[in-house]
Amino acid sequence: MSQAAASRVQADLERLLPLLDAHLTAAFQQGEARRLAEAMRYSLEAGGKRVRPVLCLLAAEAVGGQIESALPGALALEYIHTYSLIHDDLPAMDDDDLRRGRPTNHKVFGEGHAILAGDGLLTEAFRVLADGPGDPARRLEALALLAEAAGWRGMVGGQALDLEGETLDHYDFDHLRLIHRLKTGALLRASLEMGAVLGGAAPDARQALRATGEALGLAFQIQDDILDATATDADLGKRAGKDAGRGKITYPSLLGLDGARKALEEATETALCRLASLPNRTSLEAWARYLAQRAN
Ligand code: GRG
Repeated sequence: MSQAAASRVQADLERLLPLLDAHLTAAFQQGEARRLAEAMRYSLEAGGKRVRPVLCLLAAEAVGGQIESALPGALALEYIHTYSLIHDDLPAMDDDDLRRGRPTNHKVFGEGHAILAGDGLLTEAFRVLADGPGDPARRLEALALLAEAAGWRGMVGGQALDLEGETLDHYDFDHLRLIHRLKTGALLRASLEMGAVLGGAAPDARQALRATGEALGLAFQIQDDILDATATDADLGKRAGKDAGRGKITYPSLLGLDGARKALEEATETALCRLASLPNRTSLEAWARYLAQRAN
């Protein structure tokens, strides 16, 4: 990554993370169910990279929109993402002890509260987007995109196929791509498209950002597979080598590490090409390069 791109990512983080952090836990400071609120805050404050909300805000800026109008979408995306990680770590799913460098939610709060913390975050995502601020018609459209991407036609469906895949005899590259597209790609694509919608994008700019999100989602997952095969628990803040340990099919297991890195480069180049028509694309270009090289 060039020095200019690295500086741009750094500058975006410095201006956007404080804004996100100030709003993300605000909804959970009051209310009757104190332990549940604590469980939700525990995972929200555990130091996630905030990739999805940042992409949403940058997409809104890329089409000339205001950060404030995309903020409800950005918060909603991080709530959904955090819920998915809490549920993914449960004994009935991946049964993990470590996430974002800390004990997983169910290890600290118990399984019942971890399930409910996920449920609470999932539903809070739709509340925050329904409540505004910003143009109601745009928020309604963003709500529909989020529901599609997070639900059974998207992330939840991908997770189900992934669970079923553990017992399939025949599991080929097309099936792997389908699972990645639904489980990881759908929410990343929605991050960019929701930012476009909330920022008031014209149809062609919205389409360009949707296509960018599609390619970035694939690149993100390939890098996730590469990191799982090459990084340590300490680097990732979660258990590394999980996929290989379970004999799961991944990009490195199918294509080798070099092949996986080439596929990552191609997906990143595709994302950059899709951005080419947008006038304010410098940040998103820098983020596409950064995500391909991220170390955790
Ligand atoms: C349980 C409904 C349900 C869905 C779970 C997304 C998911 C589906 C499971 C997570 C498993 C996983 C490791 C997926 C690969 C890509 C991914 C989502 C990685 C984690 O996202 P990051 O790197 O995490 O953005 P941080 O912690 O930085 O927010």
